[in-house]
Amino acid sequence: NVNATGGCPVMHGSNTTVERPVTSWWPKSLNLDILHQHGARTNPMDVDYNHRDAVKALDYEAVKADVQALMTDSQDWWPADWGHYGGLFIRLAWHAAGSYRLGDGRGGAGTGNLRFAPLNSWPDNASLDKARRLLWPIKKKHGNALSWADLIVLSGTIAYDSMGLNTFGFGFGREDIWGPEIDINWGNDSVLLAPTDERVTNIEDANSMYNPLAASHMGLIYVNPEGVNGNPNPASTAKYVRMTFLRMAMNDEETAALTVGGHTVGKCHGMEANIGPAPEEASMSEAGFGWNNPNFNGKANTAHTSGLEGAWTTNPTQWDNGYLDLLFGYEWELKKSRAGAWQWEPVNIAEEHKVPDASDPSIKHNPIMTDADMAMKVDPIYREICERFHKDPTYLADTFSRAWFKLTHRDMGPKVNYYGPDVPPEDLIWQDPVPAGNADYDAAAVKDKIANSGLTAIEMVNTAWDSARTFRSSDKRGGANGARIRLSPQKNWEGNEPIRLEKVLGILAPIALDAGASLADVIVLAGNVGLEQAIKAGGHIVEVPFEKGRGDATEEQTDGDSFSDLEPLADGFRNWQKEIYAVRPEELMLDRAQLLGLTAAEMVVLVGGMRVLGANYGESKHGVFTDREGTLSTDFFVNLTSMAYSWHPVDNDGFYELCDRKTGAVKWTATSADLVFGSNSILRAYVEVYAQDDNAEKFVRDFVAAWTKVMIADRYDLV
Ligand code: HEB
Repeated sequence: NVNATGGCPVMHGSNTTVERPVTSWWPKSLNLDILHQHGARTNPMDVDYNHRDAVKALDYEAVKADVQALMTDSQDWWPADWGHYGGLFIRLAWHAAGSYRLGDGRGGAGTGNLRFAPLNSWPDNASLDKARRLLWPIKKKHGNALSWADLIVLSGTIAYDSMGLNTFGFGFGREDIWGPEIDINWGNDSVLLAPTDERVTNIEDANSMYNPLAASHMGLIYVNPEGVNGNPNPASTAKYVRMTFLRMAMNDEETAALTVGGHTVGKCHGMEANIGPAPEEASMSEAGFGWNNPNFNGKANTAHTSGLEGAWTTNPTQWDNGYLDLLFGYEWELKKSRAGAWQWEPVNIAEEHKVPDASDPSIKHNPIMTDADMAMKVDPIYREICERFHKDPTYLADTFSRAWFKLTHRDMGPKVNYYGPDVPPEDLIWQDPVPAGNADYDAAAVKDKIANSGLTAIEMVNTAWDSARTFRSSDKRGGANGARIRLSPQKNWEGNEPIRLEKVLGILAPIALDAGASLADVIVLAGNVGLEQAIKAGGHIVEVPFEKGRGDATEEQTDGDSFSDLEPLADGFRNWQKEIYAVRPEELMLDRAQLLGLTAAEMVVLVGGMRVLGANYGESKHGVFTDREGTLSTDFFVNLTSMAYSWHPVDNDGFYELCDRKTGAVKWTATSADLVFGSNSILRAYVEVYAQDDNAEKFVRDFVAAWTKVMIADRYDLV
């Protein structure tokens, strides 16, 4: 009898749905899962699959021809407006790219994340499920080498080409993920589309939005098209447009160009209808689609997306100057769309400026503007730029196509990551260009010089770490390559301990010059020298791997503004935070580890090792659980797990004392970024591995491997 206890033989829910994960009873515990997303176990490709190699073999021209042909190949199940899918694919690419935020480099078009929650079900992404499904036959045909991420961006770019814009270029090479990203904080709002007040401290001040958020509502890519909190007022909307675009590294000129150029084609879609739920909660028979529209009658003009209704220009399938002609040529008044959404419509429009219906060209409609479009006319700065665009369409086209390229390639990292025939030769400042470095020098001789330079091991280790720790796997920026740590603004960042930094660089720079090596290489090499000394002190002989060939970027190659976002405000690896933040130091450490691309075990081995090396900021002694500081040993782990000590909070600021249980004497001090390794059950499990008697040698090996991983994280030129 399978049902001997009388209960239902089948367990209900929880473990197979996300309703209540097993750990949800303790919502404050650290979520280490963010370090373990997108691993080998989620990726269906063969273990030896190399996406770069696959991309190189892709038949680029065939892919482009297929996408081009699709533009006008209208399908009955989702017919194209005016017989051209361009507007839809541009919006698809823009919404894929537009989730990028400069603050932490997360979001963006680089991963194909639009296929998964939450993005696939955000209200702002309505109908993009249809756009992706239209692309599926092309994805199916070209297979692994053509990632969804590439195809999505390509479709928008080719849409512009096919509508008459000379686009700036395109790079293939984005690699898909296979499930939702869980590291991205999209906001703590109570519900989707909650009032903007939930994410700002002052609704009048757009800049008061919590960082790194870059959208005015949970579930939107940027701003509310009807106005701030749905109240039309272009001047207020302008402030939110400016802030949200700035947070993705777009200046006023780029922002205006993108808005004008974006809405030069395509239309808004609205109908009174009882729209069904988003894809993640739609019924199974929807086949992965969401937003079922019961009023959709198979004609394009009955499709529903945003609820606004209408096109911006008279010829919405052509790249032309129609948007600014109409915006400046007419007065605009507030109206409600058929679906009840606020939009602006022209007063007394001439018949020839009206827009043909998307399905029936014999019917003509008013063009429309969203509140964000009106911001281009009402805000004095945007207006001035747009007037120049209006007079000079070539200037608009050039500014737009460059901004579009930046928008859609912003998170791909250095240019070596781009593939295909249309990669623009020009170096662009936002690509953080680094000149090719010399690899033709004697590294062993350089190491000898460094070793005899009088620098201490920890000066070298800390400098190498600080130069590399800016790397973020999110948008593939930062890292040791380029030696930007010697330039402004980095050399003055508090976390880089400018006085020590200047001293160390002053000694390493002549050594680099002498050898013909880049300073970037020599900084990393010096880290290795320091590390090898600490390893030797522990009785092990291990050579730390080194890859030559980094280059030194110049001041001109460095976009100072967009580099300030790379400044570490906390670094758990060096037990430091700039200020006391609302977020606990251990959470900030986890965030940094995720950006560095580390696993939990790698984070543990690095922190434990760096503590006993004495790598703390300002030589603080918190967490230095050893009597032989400077030796790479397992002492941090051994003492953290030892019952010889009891732990006591000193005050409520996250500081602790570790006391000898017998004498009560204070043996060590610690921060929460130390003790979390002994208190959190998962971290403790990893700590035990390195505290064990049998793993002292493994610890050294693993430390060196994790260290090396960080040092070469940005070396896309190596693979
Ligand atoms: Fe946009 C559409 C809003 C920006 C592109 N837009 C649209 C819509 C809306 C909006 C509401 C409608 C949707 C439907 O379908 O219904 N946008 C908006 C806003 C903003 C924007 C608010 C901020 C300012 N856009 C933009 C940009 C771009 C765009 C930047 C690019 C570049 N859009 C677009 C397009 C479209 C739209 C193309 C059309 C789609 C179709 O046609 O389908």
